[in-house]
Amino acid sequence: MRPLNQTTLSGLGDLTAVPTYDRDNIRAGIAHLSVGNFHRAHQAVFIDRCLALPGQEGWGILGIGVQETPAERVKADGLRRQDGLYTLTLFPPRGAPSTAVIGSIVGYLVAPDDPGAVLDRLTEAEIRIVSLTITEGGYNIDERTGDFRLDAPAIVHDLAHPETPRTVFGLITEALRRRRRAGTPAFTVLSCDNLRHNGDVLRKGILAFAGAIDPTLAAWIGAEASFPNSMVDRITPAVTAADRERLNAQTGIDDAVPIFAEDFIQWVIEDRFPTGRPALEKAGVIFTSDVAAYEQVKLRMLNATHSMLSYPGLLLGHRLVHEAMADPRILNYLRCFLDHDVIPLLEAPPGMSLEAYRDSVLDRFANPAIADQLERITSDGAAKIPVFLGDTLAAILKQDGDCRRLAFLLAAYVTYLGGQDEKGRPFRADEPHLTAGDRDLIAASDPCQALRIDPFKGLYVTPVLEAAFRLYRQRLQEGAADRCLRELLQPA
Ligand code: CS2
Repeated sequence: MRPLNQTTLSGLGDLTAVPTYDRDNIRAGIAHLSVGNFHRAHQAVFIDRCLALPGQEGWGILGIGVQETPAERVKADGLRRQDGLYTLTLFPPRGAPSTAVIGSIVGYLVAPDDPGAVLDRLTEAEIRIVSLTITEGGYNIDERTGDFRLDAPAIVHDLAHPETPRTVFGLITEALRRRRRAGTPAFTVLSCDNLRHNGDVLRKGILAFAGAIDPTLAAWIGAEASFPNSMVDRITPAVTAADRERLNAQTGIDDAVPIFAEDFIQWVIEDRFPTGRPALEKAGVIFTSDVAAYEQVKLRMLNATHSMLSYPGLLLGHRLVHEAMADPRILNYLRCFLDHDVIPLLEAPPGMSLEAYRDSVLDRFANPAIADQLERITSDGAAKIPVFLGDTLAAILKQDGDCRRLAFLLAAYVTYLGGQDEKGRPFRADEPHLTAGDRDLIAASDPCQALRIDPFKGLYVTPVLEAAFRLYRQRLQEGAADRCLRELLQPA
């Protein structure tokens, strides 16, 4: 197998696609905080496409590791040894995979090793965008109040030690404070997490954090820094040691940190970049003033369908997404859900066909190469279900529509909490947000008490929904998921 780094790159062209641009000319204009597999399979790919266009040399990525975990260490060492290069293998739902070496990450720093060096780079005028993928939990929002948690231990640390921050809030705020003092324009702060109104949520957090240090700094950031909202989409699985061996054997390249993903990719961003941005519109990114419309489609079709398939899928004995999709009972019920419950109530963004989007979602989930775990999708359902299904449920109930499939899904969720499928085999029901009080409601003799758990308090619940929920909960307790799914295909 051939090694991967800047000097071997030109010799790898017979094995795989490699960057066509001269990497020696590329300078970092974007600093990305927390370089996970998703960033490397998504944003770094769009930037790689941009760098192949003329005049884009200033938009390379400086990767910044934020966590102090063994996995971060392995990734940082691997990327540094390989001069930021890595292979990405894409698996379409059918047909042969394709690999490319991605070249857009042109530097890598690990913040816990040397926060001062990271702050120095973030203060340089050449860095005009700071982007981040820190996962939903990383936004440090109190679920109950929606406020930024100033009392979280890592935040308390960063407020007391601005020179050695541990969180992205500390890093971004201190860098902006220094830029303000130096008369350097604020960078644009771009959230790339799968979170509704991600830019607005991030802005709120940064302003709360900065306000706790110096209200005039918060006011300056509020006036000068832009926080565009964005919607991101590409299913990117975790890479196990066995995956790494398999991928390297396929490519013939000895990559310490290979990744793989589905071939679908989407990025929709608000065009608010006062200090400039790469020509992402030429690389396939959609710019719009209405990211929320795309978010709604993704949440109510892709994420909702994931939920609709995974709870019944686990109960029926499946463990992987594509296996559940290969079960005709599930596939037919998902089509019925999308066609009757979702699409008629949803408005498509201009130029988008919801029918085509439906077909692509079903195709993507059936992709055997992705081998996504149902347990990953079901985890934290208490938090996900209201976000993915809440609007659809309310819309159906308000027009006296057929709420059976949603009632069934809620019943499947509560049954899943038992941690066992209909064949008696256990699975992992990971629900970090359920309190002891919630567990009591779930165990109550009246099954409908389960609809009153705290994370569901925003759900629209009516007596009609409760009656259907009660019926399906009882059926599922009797192990009749199969019968329910068949009934749900018939008109109400
Ligand atoms: C999934 C998402 O966690 C979930 O419930 O629906 O993680 C999904 O895989 C991503 O949003 C795809 O971009």
